[in-house]
Amino acid sequence: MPNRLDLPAGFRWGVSTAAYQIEGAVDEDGRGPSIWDVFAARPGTVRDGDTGAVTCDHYHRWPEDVALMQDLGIDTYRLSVAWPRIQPHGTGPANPAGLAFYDRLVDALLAAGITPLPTLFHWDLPQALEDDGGWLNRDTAYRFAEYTAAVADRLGDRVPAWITLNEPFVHMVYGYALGIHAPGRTLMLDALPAAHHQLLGHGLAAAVLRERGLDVMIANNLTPVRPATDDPADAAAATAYDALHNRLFTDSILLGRYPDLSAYGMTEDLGGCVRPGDLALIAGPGLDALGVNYYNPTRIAAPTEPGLPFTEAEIEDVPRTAFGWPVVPDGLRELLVGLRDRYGATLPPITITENGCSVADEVHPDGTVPDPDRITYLAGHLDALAAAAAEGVDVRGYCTWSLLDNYEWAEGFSQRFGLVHVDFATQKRTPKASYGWYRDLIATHRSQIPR
Ligand code: IFM
Repeated sequence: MPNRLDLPAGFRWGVSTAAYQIEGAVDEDGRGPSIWDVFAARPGTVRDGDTGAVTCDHYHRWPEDVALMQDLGIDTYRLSVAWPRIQPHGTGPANPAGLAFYDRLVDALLAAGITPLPTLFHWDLPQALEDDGGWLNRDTAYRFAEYTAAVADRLGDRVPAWITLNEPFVHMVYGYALGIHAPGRTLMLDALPAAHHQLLGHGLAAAVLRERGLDVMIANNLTPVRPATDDPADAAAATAYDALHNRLFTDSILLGRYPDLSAYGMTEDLGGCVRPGDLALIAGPGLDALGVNYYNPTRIAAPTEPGLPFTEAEIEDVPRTAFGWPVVPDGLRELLVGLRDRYGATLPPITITENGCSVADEVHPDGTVPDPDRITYLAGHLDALAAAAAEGVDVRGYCTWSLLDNYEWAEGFSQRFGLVHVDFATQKRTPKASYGWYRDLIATHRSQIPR
């Protein structure tokens, strides 16, 4: 059985974070309000009323965080750029102080031997754009391309590859269909234009990046979908779920078409929001690598009540994270081999842009943070990644979620995903046992496999 030390030569090791989850400083240097500032301030939206106003205070403490990354020995740091720092109201000239923050960070990362891999949109839309309809408004896609140009013009001389969007599926479903995340809309299937307009924004931004000679990626949250039983009704439900969760965001970009969503009563033009030529704009620029965020598989059964064409079933007899998510490392291999089988030569190289788990970590009296469950989780998933590579999937890198414990959206500070423990009262950073484990793994892999 291949294991993590068999990952290919040139494999790039990394960590991921996102702006609203770590930066804080929401009112500083001209940053405008984002949908998360507004949503989190509304009573009852986020556990314990937590907000991202301070979180890890990375906006001020980034030199310490870069030093932690340098000691870890990573190749890649996947961060995100906060659109409201660059364009406080979502349009118009770029805010020099916002650009300067990322400029300093990029220079410090490069000096530490780390390549920045920025995501342009990780859910913190400027509130002013939400006031005009957010991603339900087609115009937001064009605004996104303008913002992309401003950031790429400033940093593109030093940053070779860019991720346009983070998890457009989750943003559509949690933000626009169910209202669990900002902007808190509860539109159910009427949320689909938010998917299409994000994808259109991806395509337009990708063209902007391409014009500047930069590499383009997207970070999709993908899941292998397993029918609950071999009953054909469960299989049909699984096919419908796969179309919505996965294929909507991969068929469009890789094949230039949307999957069949007729099980949802949807026409090919997603109820009228897709205009002629849109799919060519979405797929046209292509991808240099597909970013995959993997956490767990999904088990799907036939619906038990009218409404959606599926129901989610429990995955039984597996360990669970503190969040309650099932731990199924082989699901990563299954997902990647499935993508390769589905898309063949059209599948670009894969980078895992997120993978990790929440654990109820605590600093022990001796100052250590033992997190054996996280080490087991990471080891299992990296072995599964090596198994996918051995089956011929072109895997180029892995960024674990996350460097730091941080603001876990509607769960506030209750879920700790970091390799580094953060005391949110004092901002003290304490590397966990998994940090040392990951550092040693990177060093060992590098020493065994010539770069
Ligand atoms: O914290 C999130 C991240 O912002 C997007 N992907 C999943 C992570 C864990 O829930």
